[in-house]
Amino acid sequence: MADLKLIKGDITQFKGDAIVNAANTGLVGGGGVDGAIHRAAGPQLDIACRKLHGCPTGEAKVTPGFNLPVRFIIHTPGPIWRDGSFEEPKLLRSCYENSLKRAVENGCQTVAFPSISTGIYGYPLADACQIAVSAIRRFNAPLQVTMVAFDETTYRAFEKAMG
Ligand code: AR6
Repeated sequence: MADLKLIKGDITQFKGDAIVNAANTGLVGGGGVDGAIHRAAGPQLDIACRKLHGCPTGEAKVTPGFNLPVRFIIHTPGPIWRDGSFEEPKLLRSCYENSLKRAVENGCQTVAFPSISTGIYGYPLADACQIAVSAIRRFNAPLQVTMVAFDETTYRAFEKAMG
């Protein structure tokens, strides 16, 4: 079972094996945490992302960490929230599961996640936290997972979901 802890902060400061990026399906960089990761990793990240030819929602692809203090960046496009009837919960769960799979495949032991889809993509926070916590805790691998909440609201919502 993966072990889960929660911190408040900026995921680009995380020192470990991998961080996860809340990307878009084009893997072309954007705002939010994606923008912060691209700025901190440097321009080589954009070049590496373009070679991956995008990524479907719910799946995950890997690049090196470049200027970040991690070996890998795992890019996963979360679902854009519409009304919950467009497989958003299933797709969000897949983001976490597939990102964790990529981490294990690459020999990672420590991986950090931002709260996928709950910013620009508008996923309701409490529901997203439940899915994230359950997907991570049920994942059967010896991984130390850190949820990095960028703001107090997200931190509190994860605290509640973690029980
Ligand atoms: N460290 C940790 N979390 C962060 C950081 C950071 N440096 N910056 C923001 N967050 P969002 P999404 C939090 O919008 O909803 C991009 O344009 C933020 O407060 O980054 O999955 C992509 O290219 C929120 O809690 O991701 C896509 O087009 C969480 O990260 C789209 O946004 C996710 O917010 C993806 O939207």
